[in-house]
Amino acid sequence: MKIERLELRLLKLPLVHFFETSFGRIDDKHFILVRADGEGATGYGECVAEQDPYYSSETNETAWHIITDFIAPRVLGATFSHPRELFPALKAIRGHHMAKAAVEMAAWDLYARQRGEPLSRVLGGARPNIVSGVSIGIQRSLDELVAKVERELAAGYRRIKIKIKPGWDLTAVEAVRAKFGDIPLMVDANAAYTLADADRLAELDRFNLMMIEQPLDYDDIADHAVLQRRLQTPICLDESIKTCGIARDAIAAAACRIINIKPGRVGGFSESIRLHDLCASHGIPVWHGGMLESGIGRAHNLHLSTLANFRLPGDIAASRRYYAEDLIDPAIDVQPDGTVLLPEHGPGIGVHIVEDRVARATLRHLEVRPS
Ligand code: OSB
Ligand code: MG
Repeated sequence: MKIERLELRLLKLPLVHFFETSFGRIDDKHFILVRADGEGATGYGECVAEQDPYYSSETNETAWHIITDFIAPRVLGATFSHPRELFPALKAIRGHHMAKAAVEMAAWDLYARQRGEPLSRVLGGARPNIVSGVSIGIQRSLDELVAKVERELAAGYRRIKIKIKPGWDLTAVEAVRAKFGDIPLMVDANAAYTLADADRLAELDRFNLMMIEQPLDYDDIADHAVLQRRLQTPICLDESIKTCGIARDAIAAAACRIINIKPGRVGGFSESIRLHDLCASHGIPVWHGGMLESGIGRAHNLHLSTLANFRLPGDIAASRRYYAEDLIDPAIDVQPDGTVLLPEHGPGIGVHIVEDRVARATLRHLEVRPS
């Protein structure tokens, strides 16, 4: 396969409701959409970098810079026999996994479309649908939180995750358990605590949570290992797992019992598959994380989630939870049983992209061809 042209767009989509985590609140989602053309076909990739370097060190501006100045010259006009060759071809560029993943995932979509196959099959997945959970941000009040949980359970979602931070943790979990009993429930701290909070985090044990996601620092393994020894609740790592090597070290240190996979965090699909396989070989279940993607990135996530070791519900909910009007039509929806079907509108990611919605959401646009 050959990528003859790359197109970058910086888009802005309004969120139906603000999304708040321990690191901040956003009202709109700003992200880069990558389009790759080659040999008569087109592939798309959605970059999961955000406006601010709060979830990870990358931002939309760093990703734009790295893609245009460093990634594009290495992939444009080059011939690859398989998209798994892209990540190694970008080895000279250290880090910047979200920038790399956006281009690499567009290459996978392009490759699948050239072969006329669904992306899931090319990735090695088999399931026709995936089990979906929701991620509920920090709310203005416990009443609002409980109302949201009620609505999502009624929609069929099979696991509830609530965001926590110091001051919005035990009371929030307690309110949800008091109202809904023993539903599949977990929390995500997005690195808001330190080991000094271990006693407080251990109090969560009495709520029988499925897991606590990323309680400690975004770069930490060692303290998580200490904390995991103190807790009955399994720790799931998100932010900390930036490479397969780090995952290997985290598993060896028993710093977590579950891992969340986001392709953008590890540099794309080929590294995600390696991480998935590494976890499987150690008996560590994985689930697919989300970054408030539009329907385009959400479709990529659905396809990857069909791999066998995605054994827990993923953060891949219906488009309408985030966007009144998604970039794809039909939008992604949840079934009453809490599953989401793989989109099947053609090969690759299998969605129909509404070009004029993309054009209306575009803040900046750039076309790159081989020099
Ligand atoms: O930690 O999983 C996270 C959104 C932005 C940044 C980090 C995270 C999240 C989510 C949203 O939890 C999950 C989703 O896309 O539904
Ligand atoms: Mg998380």
